[in-house]
Amino acid sequence: MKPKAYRSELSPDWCPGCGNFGIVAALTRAFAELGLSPERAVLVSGIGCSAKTVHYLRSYGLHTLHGRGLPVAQGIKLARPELTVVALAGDGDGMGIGAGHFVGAGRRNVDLTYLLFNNQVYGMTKGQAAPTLDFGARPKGLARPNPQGPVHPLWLAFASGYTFIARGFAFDLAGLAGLIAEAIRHPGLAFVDVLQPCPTYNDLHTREWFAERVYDLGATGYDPAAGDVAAFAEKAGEWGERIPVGVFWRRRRPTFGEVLGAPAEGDPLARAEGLLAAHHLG
Ligand SMILES: Cc1ncc(C[n+]2csc(CCOP(=O)(O)OP(=O)(O)O)c2C)c(N)n1
Ligand SMILES: [Mg+2]
Repeated sequence: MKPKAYRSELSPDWCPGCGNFGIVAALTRAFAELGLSPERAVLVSGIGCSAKTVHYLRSYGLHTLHGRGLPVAQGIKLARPELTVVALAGDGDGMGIGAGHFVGAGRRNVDLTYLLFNNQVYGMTKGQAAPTLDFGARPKGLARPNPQGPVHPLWLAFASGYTFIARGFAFDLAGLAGLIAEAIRHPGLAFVDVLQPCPTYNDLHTREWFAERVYDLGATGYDPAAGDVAAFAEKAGEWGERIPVGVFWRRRRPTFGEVLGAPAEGDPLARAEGLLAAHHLG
């Protein structure tokens, strides 16, 4: 299937220039590269501009509650391990209200992919500071400079136990599609922090601002599978004049499904138990 064939018949209502367009293009390209059938893929989102993505692909999709995509995504994967599950969230959705779920999911290592749509603002609710916005930054929706410091998604993913940690840029189509495909192939919980412009509310971190700074970590000889914690921390923390994108961390440990044992096929009780387990462990 060609990437365009994964698109639904709905037209996105995002602002012109939104990074979400790049992410959808990369996602469909990754699905095509993997030869995924739409009926074997499930996208799960919370609430935000980013969350609408699930409507624009022909796969199954669940548009859930603010910050609650991950528990639902984990339940689906545990109940139906044969499906490819991709959870996605805005930076407010994932790092603010959903931060507890983000941490809890890392401990479990359910085999799914989690994409963070990181535009540093609450796009849908008119540009308030998201948890990833730098201290003192003042994009145009703010009445004064950001009085809070940022949470660091890559470091938080590492501290929580994510077994695949990457960062991409929404308009580096080939690079991001490759990262998403790698994340989906990874057996375990894979996190991709996707840097994206919000052309309506973030006038600081524009498409050009990112394009001038991002560089390919893989081309520097960095090895994400080396297990070098100090090198990971340093590279993941690089931000400003130069911003690395690529895979930062990769390791293998048993997935939650492997630890629990797969539910018997077709057994409704086992499926329900999978859903309940993820719900209560949130
Ligand atoms: C429980 C709850 N609290 C608050 C809101 C209001 N709300 C809707 S979207 C949003 C933030 C969206 O920002 P982000 O997650 O960064 O997504 P973006 O729109 O930038 O893609 C908020 C606070 C809500 N819908 N539900
Ligand atoms: Mg946002």
